[in-house]
Amino acid sequence: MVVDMKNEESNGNDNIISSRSNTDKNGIHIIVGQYMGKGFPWINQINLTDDLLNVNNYSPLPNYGENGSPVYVPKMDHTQAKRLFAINQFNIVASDMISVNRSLPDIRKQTCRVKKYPDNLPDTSIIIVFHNEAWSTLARTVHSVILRSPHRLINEIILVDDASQRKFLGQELDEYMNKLSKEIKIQISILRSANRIGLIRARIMGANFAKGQVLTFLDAHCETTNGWLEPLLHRILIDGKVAICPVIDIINDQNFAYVRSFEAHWGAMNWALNFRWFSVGHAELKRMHKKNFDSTKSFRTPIMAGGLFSIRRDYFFELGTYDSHLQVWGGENIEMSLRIWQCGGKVEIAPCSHVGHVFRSSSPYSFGKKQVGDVLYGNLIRVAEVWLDDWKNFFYKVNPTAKQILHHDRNDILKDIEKRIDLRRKLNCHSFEWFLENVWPENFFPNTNTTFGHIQSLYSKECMQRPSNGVHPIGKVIMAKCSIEIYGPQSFIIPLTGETGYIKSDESVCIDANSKKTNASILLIGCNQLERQKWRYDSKFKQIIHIKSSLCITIDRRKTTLSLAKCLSNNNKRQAWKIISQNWNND
Ligand code: UD2
Ligand code: MN
Repeated sequence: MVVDMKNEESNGNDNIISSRSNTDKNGIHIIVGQYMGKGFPWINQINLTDDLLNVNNYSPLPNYGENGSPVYVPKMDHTQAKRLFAINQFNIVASDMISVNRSLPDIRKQTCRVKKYPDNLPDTSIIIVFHNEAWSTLARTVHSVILRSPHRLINEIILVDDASQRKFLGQELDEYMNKLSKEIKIQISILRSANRIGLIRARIMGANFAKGQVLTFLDAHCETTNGWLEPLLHRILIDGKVAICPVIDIINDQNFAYVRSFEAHWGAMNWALNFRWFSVGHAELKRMHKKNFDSTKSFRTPIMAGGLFSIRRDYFFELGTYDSHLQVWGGENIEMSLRIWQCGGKVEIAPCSHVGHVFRSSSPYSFGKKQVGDVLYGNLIRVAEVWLDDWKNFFYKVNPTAKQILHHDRNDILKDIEKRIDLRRKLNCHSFEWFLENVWPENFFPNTNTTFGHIQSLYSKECMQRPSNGVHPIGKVIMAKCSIEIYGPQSFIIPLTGETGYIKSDESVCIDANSKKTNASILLIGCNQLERQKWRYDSKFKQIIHIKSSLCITIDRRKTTLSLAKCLSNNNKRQAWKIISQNWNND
């Protein structure tokens, strides 16, 4: 069935411009607490002709990519593969060599494989939104669902075309899906938006049309694995107020190998409200292990990645679907996660459900008339305004660009924001503080029980700063000229004077020292709740004392290097630090 829908707004202007997504292509990080992501959006213009863009070269070769194995493009096709990469920001030549019906390994752990589910699981509509998706990845998403889900649980499959311009996504797709639908006896609908509405409104469009008891959203370049659906629907059967995500595995963007990712990761966000993966928090691990631990049970996640999840249809609507003023891409996952948590629901990950996704290091499509950064910040500003309470001021202070963007485009960005604020009131939701304390106690946001500010050396007059080697703010703490204004890289969450605790910064990094070494360096590494990351600021000599070793942070004579040294009781300036506390929560 094909439905055509007209939509009110258009973003027009759809050249192929590449912009970055905040999701790292490697997906999941190995280092505890380390984040993924590559800084902020970039733009790079590419030139591709219509005949390259509109041709569907899907021509699978026997055995290629089977069982999730990588595909190596023959040498003679390398140039073409390189050239076409920018169309989708993945290797389309490799994808086109793999059958849309390829097999995948069963990567579930044993306890998941033998798990039995009740007969009365709710059924689901599968909703896949896309804009200019490649044929082979889109078709493989649909086929993987058909191949590896019990058909009685699939009410229908809904494809929402967000104004794609590719020829093969038109009539050819209609015909293909019609035929497939008849063969498998599952309704497949293609809803088409005449104008570019962005992924958020495209999903709302799909949800409005859906009839299943549950809505299951997938990106258009996914592959589901054995038994992926039952754990999601089972969790929803037990608790109707849960949005449940699969573990997102990695489909390599170069060779389409299926790579299992770590199950023990959850989602959260940094100070700029960008999504990040971190190790599951200690409090949640403790909760899970408290009563008879069941490794098949879902665990909580503060924020969901956004693209892949199931939710009861009635609950989705009761909660106010999505903020329909969010544009193109981004922020909707943060908005929805905060809304669900703060308004009495839960967001979880089912470790027995694995779905692969092609993580890309940049987005292949245009963000419309506005700059990418403006679109993203515009979306995040709405999230902050509705859900962050006092922390919205913190958001503006550590992201001055957001404040500028709001200043220039206030009316547009904050359009109808009262409606979302009203919704929050009607749903009688908890505060953001409640979210931080109860859902994400390991967070690294400022609060009233800690000091937020810069740390200045009384010897050099410079301030501690996060290293900026690449995108990961880990390494030795560096010293730099103190910023007068709040400046993210120099900002730390510090225990109150006299109290013991962690000195945290953005991206979940903590000040750390390995006191087993002599003259141990002062480092910033992923917060890990180990003793070596515990400190106390002592007011007498203004020393920062390492709890484990009773040594003090000391700056060298050349005023560049920090290390641990014996605490001196003579007011030694090289061990003296001033905590310049800053107001983070006022206007
Ligand atoms: C992640 C999510 C994605 C979404 C996004 C934030 C995963 C695996 N992916 O980024 O679902 O939550 O964060 O917004 O969690 N699309 C449209 N219209 C548009 C733009 C995109 O229909 O204007 C489609 C696109 O074809 C794709 C889906 O939306 O099927 C998600 O876009 P993406 O793959 O570029 O997002 P991703 O995975 O980088
Ligand atoms: Mn995606």
